[in-house]
Amino acid sequence: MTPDEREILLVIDVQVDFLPGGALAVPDGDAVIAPINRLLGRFPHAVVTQDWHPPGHVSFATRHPGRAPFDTVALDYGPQVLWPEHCVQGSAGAALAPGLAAERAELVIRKGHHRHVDSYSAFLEADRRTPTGLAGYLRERGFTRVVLCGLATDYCVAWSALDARAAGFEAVVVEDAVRGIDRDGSVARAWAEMAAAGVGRVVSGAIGGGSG
Ligand code: VGL
Ligand code: ZN
Repeated sequence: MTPDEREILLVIDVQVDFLPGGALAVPDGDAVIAPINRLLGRFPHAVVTQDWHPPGHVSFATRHPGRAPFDTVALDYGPQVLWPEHCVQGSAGAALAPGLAAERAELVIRKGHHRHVDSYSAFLEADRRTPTGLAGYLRERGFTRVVLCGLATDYCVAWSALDARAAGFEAVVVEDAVRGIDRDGSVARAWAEMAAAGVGRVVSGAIGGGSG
């Protein structure tokens, strides 16, 4: 498998708050940085996403009196898991991980910026109606295949991969360049849903080309 002009690396939410010690730390989350940096050296094209919430975002447990992080509440658009406050716009925790070699990324897409709607997916917000604009950007540039890596496997990576398929792109997840939050079997469930939707799975060592 060699990166070519029709495929683009999609680096999901590799941000300080999702690393060990962060506000919503993904176990072993910092382990994705080295393989992702190798991928960034090999792919001619890359897009990076940032979870980017305003203060008081609807996904924050602090917005729901009597509720705790990881509870699920019913919002007008459906069930919403509540999280510790994380990735607040402009905060140190919202920054890309130091050491992530993202300077060649051609687009940084920020999501979850509507106060009343979450967005795990890089394509479509949690109301399942509001696009982020990424599908149009990729289509306009002629990309047909996205290769996904980053955090977290069971939330933003899986939702992005599923929505990439739904938008008509081929999608492949680099399994050693993702880590999950993994509550109640959510990582296994995410892999099963992705497989059922035709999302491929690859190891980073099988991706050739470039200078790496
Ligand atoms: C994410 C939970 C809340 C993620 C973002 O990047 O997977 N998870 N916000
Ligand atoms: Zn978030």
